[in-house]
Amino acid sequence: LVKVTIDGITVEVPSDFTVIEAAAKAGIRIPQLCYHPELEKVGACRVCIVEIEKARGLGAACVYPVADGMVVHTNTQKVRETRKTVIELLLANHPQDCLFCQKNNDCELQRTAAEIGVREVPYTGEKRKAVKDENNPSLVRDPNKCILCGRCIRACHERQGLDVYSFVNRGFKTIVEPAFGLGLDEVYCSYCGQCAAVCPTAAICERDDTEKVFAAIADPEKYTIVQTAPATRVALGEELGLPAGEIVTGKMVAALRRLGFDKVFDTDFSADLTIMEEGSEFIDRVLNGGVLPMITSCSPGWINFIEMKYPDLLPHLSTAKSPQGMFGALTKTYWPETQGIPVEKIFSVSIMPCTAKKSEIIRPQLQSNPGIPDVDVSLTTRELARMIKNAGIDFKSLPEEKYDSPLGTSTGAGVIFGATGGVMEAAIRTVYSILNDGKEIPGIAFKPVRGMEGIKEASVEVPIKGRNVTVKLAVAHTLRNAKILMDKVRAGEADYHFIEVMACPGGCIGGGGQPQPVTPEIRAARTAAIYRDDEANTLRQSHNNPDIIALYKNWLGKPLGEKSHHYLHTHYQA
Ligand code: HC1
Repeated sequence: LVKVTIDGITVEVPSDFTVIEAAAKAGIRIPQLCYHPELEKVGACRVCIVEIEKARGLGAACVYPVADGMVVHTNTQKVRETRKTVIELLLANHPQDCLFCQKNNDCELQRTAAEIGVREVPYTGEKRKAVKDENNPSLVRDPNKCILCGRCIRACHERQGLDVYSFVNRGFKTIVEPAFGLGLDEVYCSYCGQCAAVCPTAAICERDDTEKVFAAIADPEKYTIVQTAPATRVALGEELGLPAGEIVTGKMVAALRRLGFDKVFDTDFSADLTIMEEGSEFIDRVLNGGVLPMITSCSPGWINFIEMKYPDLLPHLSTAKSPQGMFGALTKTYWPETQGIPVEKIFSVSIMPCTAKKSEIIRPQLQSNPGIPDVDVSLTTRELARMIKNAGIDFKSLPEEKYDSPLGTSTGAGVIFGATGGVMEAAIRTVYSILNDGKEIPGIAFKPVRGMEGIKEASVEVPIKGRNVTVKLAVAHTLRNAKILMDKVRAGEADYHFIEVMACPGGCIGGGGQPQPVTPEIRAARTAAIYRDDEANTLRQSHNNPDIIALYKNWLGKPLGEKSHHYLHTHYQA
């Protein structure tokens, strides 16, 4: 430990801290733009400059290492004036269209400019004129709003190992873009949205599809159905004035009704359905010599990634559609059929913590009726929050309402899909019971697959063909960690039976479409809420969901049966 004095406050911090981290410990927030606590520190933007006694010039606090006895001043006249100049220069090359910008009131540049007290931009001159990249279903890149902080480059590299972006050109012509100026649809982009999740401005945002949904709701010819993903309920509140980790399921349902949806259903229901299909598929592969390890297939960023980077491993993927996909199929088959509604009238919307879900819904192989998408629009949690604000709904004062029935009933196994390890845990709860003549796994919870470790390994004893077999499991979150596991599988060095992969850090709770910012503390609060929600549920195993049992009895038949095969399973393409 070393002692550092910042603005008169002395703190003891580890010797590998930088000044910005020491200041945080002293309760002093230094303005910052390129700095992100979870990414490599680069000192690019210089907004965090401070005065350090006995040092030459000003230092960027995010990269300046602490030293014993160091004395730092974060708020001198010189520091304030320099910071202001830095922001004024950034704004001089910025569109300044804040009033109409998607990130208005949610932009770190705007906030920092306000905090620092910028009142005018004294510099005029040429501005960057770059073409917007909008040719993909998930993300919109506007390089004109880029402040060259490089967070997207680092997030894509450090979290996902994909390296979609880099700095190109020099000086005023510097820009962040994919190689050769290609669009995101032309490079190895998974559409996970982790770049958007860390972008301080609107340089990278989710495609805003809210107007399409408002229009469908307003159309009397449309019958609108909405499904809400597991991880949305523990994060939506953050955008609407509630703390991270508050479970807002009931208020979210109420808000969706007030927005005008005809039916408000739950993706957790189809997460339970996924477990029935995927769990049965796993048992079938184990008993009948199918391809192992079997790998989960619900995270669309992961599916995009494996199709691009490991096409030879596609036979390992479960053929089960994601819960979004299964739900979409039900909204365009079971629901219109049983309700007597023409399928053309149904407008199916999903609320997802994910930008890649927007790319999933346009996969032609997910259409139950040729030419008709099963899900018409997939919105992120952030877009739903925008719709709620736009409609003038006072979210905090909404009552807690229940989902519509029967596609709104779910178990704790469905909700834990939202956290890394959750799909595996939910599957184990059911696989164990099926192979044990209905005896439930002791304690229900299967905790070895929980937690933020990048790759988790676990095993569970289950009876297979009359003898106890150790089933080996692995769980990875982020594509960088998935890559490590896939290299092992490809090399024949992975003796797992079952692998779960989620593209985003922490699983869907840390999805690219979730409210910003996302810190380790916020991720932890959302994850804790997911497990609280599971424990509060009287039903915690997918196979015990009464509406799933009824759906099989009355319509689907049996898991892996003909109808399931047709509507609930899919294929992949390299
Ligand atoms: Fe997810 Fe899933 S858990 S992929 O993380 O399997 O997005 O929340 O909806 O489909 O259920 C996301 C979350 C989500 C699917 C489910």
